[in-house]
Amino acid sequence: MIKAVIFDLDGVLLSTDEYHYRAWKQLADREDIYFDRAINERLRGVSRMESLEIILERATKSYTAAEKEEMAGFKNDAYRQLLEHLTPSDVFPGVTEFIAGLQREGVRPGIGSSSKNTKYILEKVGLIEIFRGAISDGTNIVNSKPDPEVFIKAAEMMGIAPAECLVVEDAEAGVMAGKAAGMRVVGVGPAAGYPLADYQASGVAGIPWIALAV
Ligand code: B16
Ligand code: MG
Repeated sequence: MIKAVIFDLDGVLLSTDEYHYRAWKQLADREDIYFDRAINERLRGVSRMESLEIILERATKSYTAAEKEEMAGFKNDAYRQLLEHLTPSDVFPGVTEFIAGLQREGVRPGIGSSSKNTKYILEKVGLIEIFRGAISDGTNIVNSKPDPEVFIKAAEMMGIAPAECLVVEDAEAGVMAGKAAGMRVVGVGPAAGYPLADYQASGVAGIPWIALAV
């Protein structure tokens, strides 16, 4: 039986990917580096510095470590400005009802996100209390997805064995991380087609209950 469901954040509970795109685009334009939405898709679930390295593949000059730090900071400032406008209505339809259903069944909801902005986002959209004590994110990990660390830490916070956890992910790196953690994984959105995922759903509201029952 599944005792905990660990949700990825961006692309699973809400769509901050558009804001990531706009913020990276501001940086790319400033640096005169080609960047488009197809490249942005490769940043799904990938940490901030690794995302920057992907963007810099199109750069025509090389950058020092200090310059890269500045660029990541510039992007994050732009991203945080966009996040200021988030409200509870940005949470995908059916998410809060799905989580309430889990809690009625005694299943614990947790978070496993690469983002260092996770707690700020959860506060803005009114979900921070539901996940309190079970938020594993970019601030408490050394290795990012596809390494399983973020999900292992979430399970540890809840005191639940990995085999009793179900991960919900929209990114290939996240699906790989969930499987490497020894957990079952539901692929949603772009990850719905990944063969490595145990279950597929268009979004959280469509997760089949069978995924929780085995
Ligand atoms: P930050 P997730 C990931 O969140 C995003 O999908 C990815 O695009 C982003 O680069 C990463 O968080 C780091 O975010 O810059 O806020 O620390 O999908 O793992 O919830
Ligand atoms: Mg994601």
